[in-house]
Formats: sequence, C-alpha cells, structure tokens
Amino acid sequence: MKVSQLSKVIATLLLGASALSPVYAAHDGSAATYRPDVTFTLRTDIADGKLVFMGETGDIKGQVNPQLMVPEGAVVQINLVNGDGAIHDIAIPQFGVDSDDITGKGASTAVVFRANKKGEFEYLCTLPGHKQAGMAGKLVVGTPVAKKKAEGLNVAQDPTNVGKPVGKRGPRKLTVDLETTEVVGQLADGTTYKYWTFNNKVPGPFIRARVGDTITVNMSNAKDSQMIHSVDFHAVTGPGGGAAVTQAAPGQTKSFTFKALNPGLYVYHCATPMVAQHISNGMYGMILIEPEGGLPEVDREFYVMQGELYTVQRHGVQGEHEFSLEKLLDERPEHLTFNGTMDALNKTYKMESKVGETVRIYFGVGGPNATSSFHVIGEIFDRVYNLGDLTSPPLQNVQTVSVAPGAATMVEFKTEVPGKYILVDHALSRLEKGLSGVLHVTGPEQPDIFHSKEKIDPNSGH
Ligand SMILES: [Cu+2]
Repeated sequence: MKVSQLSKVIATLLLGASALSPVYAAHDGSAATYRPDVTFTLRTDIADGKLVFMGETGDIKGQVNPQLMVPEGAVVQINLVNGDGAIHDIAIPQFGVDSDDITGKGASTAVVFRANKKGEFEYLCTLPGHKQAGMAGKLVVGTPVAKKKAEGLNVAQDPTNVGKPVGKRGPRKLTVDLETTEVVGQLADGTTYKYWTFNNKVPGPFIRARVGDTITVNMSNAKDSQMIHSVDFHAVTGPGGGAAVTQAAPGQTKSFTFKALNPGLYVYHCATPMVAQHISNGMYGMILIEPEGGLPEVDREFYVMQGELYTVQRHGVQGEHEFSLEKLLDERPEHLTFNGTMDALNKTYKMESKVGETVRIYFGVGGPNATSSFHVIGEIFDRVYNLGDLTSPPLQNVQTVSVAPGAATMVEFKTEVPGKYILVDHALSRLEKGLSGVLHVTGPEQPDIFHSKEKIDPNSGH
C-alpha cells in the first residue's frame, strides 16, 4: 500500500509503544506513528540492457533485483528512487502493496507493510512490459538463515606450477590432456563468479615442451558444461591453432597432433564464439616451447597471467557476480586479475625468493582486451625476452614491459634486497580493481644497496 494510505492501516501497524517516533504524516492530516523494522532502498536503473531494481544502500548495495530478506511479522519499508527517468512503481501483489508511480529522475516513493506471512513473494514494477524487461525480484519472509558467504572452488592457478625444464633432451612425443569446465569459483572473499576454465584453473595448466616435440592434445569438454569449447594454441602451425578441429560439445573429446616448429612463450585460449566471452571467463593459459638445449637455469620460476572479468555487479560488492555482455563489448572490466582471482598472488599463494636468487616470470595476457604495462614495484628487470621471443638477445635493464592481449613476455631479475615487491600493471587504475600480486624476498638486509633510518611502511611496496 502507499504511504499516503497509511492512516487506514495504522490500526494493523500499531506497535503499541508511545515511544515510536513519527515518521510520516498521512496525507489526510492524521498523524501516523510507526517505525519500520526493516528498510530497503532501491533505485530504478538500466543494467546490461535491462530495466532493473538496483540495491542502493546497505547489504544489497549494487545488487541487481536484490533478494529482500525480512523476518516474519516485521514492518517493512521499501523506498524507491527513480534512477533512469522513466515511469516506474513497485508492487508486491501478495501483500496488496502498490506504490505511487514515480516520474522523472530523482523522484521517489515508499511502501510500508507488515510481512505477516512466511514464504517467497515477488516484487515488481507494474508498468506494462517493465517486469518482462527485468524489473522483478524476490521478497523472502521467514527466519533469516545465517548469512552464508558466497563460496566457490579455488580456481586460482598456483604461480609455482611451471612444469619441468626440458634440459638437454632431444625432441619427443608428448600428450597434453585438457578438460574444459564451467565452475563457480571464488573471485574474492565473499564473492563468486561462474568461470569457464581449462582443468578448473585460471589460467589453465602451464604446458612445457621443446622445439621439435610432437604434441598430441586431447581436449574434453565436461559433461555438465552448457557451452561448446575449443582450444587455439599460438604455438601451433595449423588451422585455427587447433581451434578448427577442437570445437567440442559437452561430453565430447577432440584431438589433434602438432609439431612445435618455433621456440617461444605462447598463449593458448578457447576460440569458440563469442571468443572474448570465453577468454574473459577464464579460458586462457600458456605453453612454453623451449629452444634446443633448454633455457638458462634460474633459482625461481613463476607463471603469471593477467585477465579481466566483466560483471553486472560492481567491483567490491559481495555475493555472486554475473557476466555482463554490455560491459564486455564496451571493454569496461569490473575486475582485473593475476591468476584468476583477487587473492591469487596475495593470499592464496605465496611467491617467494631469497636475497641473491634469480627470479624468472613467465608473464602473459589472456585479456581479452587490456594491454598490460607489467611492472614490479622496487625492481628492475635485468632481462626481458620481449614478446616471448626466447632466441633473440634479451633487452636489459627494463622498468616496465608492454604485453598485449594474446601475447607474453619472459622477465628475469636478481632479488638483491629483502622486502615485499608488488607485481602490477602500471596502468594503475587497475590496481583498484584487484590487480596485484606480491613477491616476498627474504634474507639479510643489504645496506650498501638500500638503507634508510625510516620505518618501512608495510602497505607501500616493501
Ligand atoms: Cu570456451
């Protein structure tokens, strides 16, 4: 019912206590005295091309058509603010609730009712076609279940999963098994996303071979997938890099064999339309084709890939995040990741090195859209194998390296001074969308290289 009709229902809302503060004066002049037990504020909005109710404050902030959870018997107030300028209202037919129409941006209304029966009820906009266009959600009345944090699989790839160096061995035959899956993964603490993956990890497995190897790829699409998937290796010379022969429906396995003709560090990815969506959702990885005789030995090797996620929900909002086609096509990612999730290289896995050791990072961009300006704060890359070219002499003494989507680089540096070294894309707005990782360097202080009388700020790099 409308707030303007409140006086008629005051009898049912009388909460008995004279201490209740007056919240509204009913339009007919009689004073209405009540205090809602629960208040929600929704804003009409357009998200992902649909009309929606958007949570405006509190726990539901940023959620599209949020579920409104209230205890049985509670007096519920729902405020509605017009955010898009069209005519809207909000109604809960099963409670006889229907607000005034609100016209024009910024206009607002409110409904108040007692949630006197348990169950799930629909709230919606009753203007013709608006429910069909997306303006409907659920009101859940009942003992609120202890709030469950959104939980998913750990899809983050361990950066130390780099396989075995090929060493001095000759060419041989290898088999690579890949499974494409669609799984709910933990994007951040309290936040999940439905990822599409190779082998349940983002990025997929680091595949390591040498030039001249003959590699058979068996790609199985999991039975419970909804989509067709495939794989295109940039290290393959042949139709679609393999994608032309691996379009596999759920439950199917497709295979091909290729000879690795060119050494280098290469990206692989799903190449099923819409390719950008499959890549964004997590379907990328790298294959290293080592040159004859292998790569020079180093102390530590890490596998790091950058990716983007496009979600309806804004970065930082808790709960389940859904894919947004609109944001993907506009190239407006909500989240940027190293190794698939917000916490992969900060909390889930620890990248470590000791003073005096040499670190190598295999760095690639799955993307699908953003070029990375890869940088390690407080370090200088001693060697950069630019563009993933492992056979030309490396660049030396480089601060930041540009890595395009579908491209890779190999960087090496000696860790001379202990501290926390943060991996970033130097397009630093992306740091605010989750893009960072930490390399912990332990060992004795090296005052001849770096010293200060000041205290080290634990939050700023070292
Ligand atoms: Cu795919």
